[in-house]
Amino acid sequence: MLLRFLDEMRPHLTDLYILGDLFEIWFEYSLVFPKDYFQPLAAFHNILNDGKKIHYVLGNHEITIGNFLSNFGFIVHRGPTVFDIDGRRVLLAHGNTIDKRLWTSFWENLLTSRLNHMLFRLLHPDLGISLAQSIARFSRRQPPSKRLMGMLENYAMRRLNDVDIVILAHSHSPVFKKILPNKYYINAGDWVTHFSYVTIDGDRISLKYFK
Ligand SMILES: [Mn+2]
Repeated sequence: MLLRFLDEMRPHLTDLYILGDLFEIWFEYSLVFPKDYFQPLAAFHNILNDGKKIHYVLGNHEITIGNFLSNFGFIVHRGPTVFDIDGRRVLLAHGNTIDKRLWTSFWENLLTSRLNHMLFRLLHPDLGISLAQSIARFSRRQPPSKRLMGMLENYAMRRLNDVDIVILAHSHSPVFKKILPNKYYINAGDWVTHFSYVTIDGDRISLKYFK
């Protein structure tokens, strides 16, 4: 569906923003990457070849980042970033740094530890990738968390003092809230069950669902 979506959007878009957790897991080896990632990367390559920009705001499934993604042509942002989009100040973030639940903080610490990265790198990629993917699959089967949605919304409300639009992800739950005539909190949802995305086209700001 993502391939079909990118293909259909390609003639219409100017800049594309990815809000993290694009791949089930991104662990950068020095020489290899998973076969499954080839087709989506090829679709993004076509968009880059059209001369369009793709911004990639990292999430918590991007475990280690080398130079592959930026050499590929993505503009990589390591944390929440404010963009000027059609004259509006738009804050884009994945949302994992706002997630203060105990369980996710535990995983966050485990997955950002340099020692663990070193040990993980010793595994054969076939083994390492399938291990990482089964953990990721487990985490995405968790039901949507109201508590997380609350944390994300509170953060957005605070940030709306200095920006016009806050767009987050991470909770897998699409949200579209017009707070004031020119202030929005949006959660882009996910591409696991909702296939949702956000468009900003001049004055039209929308949360849409790909069928
Ligand atoms: Mn996430």
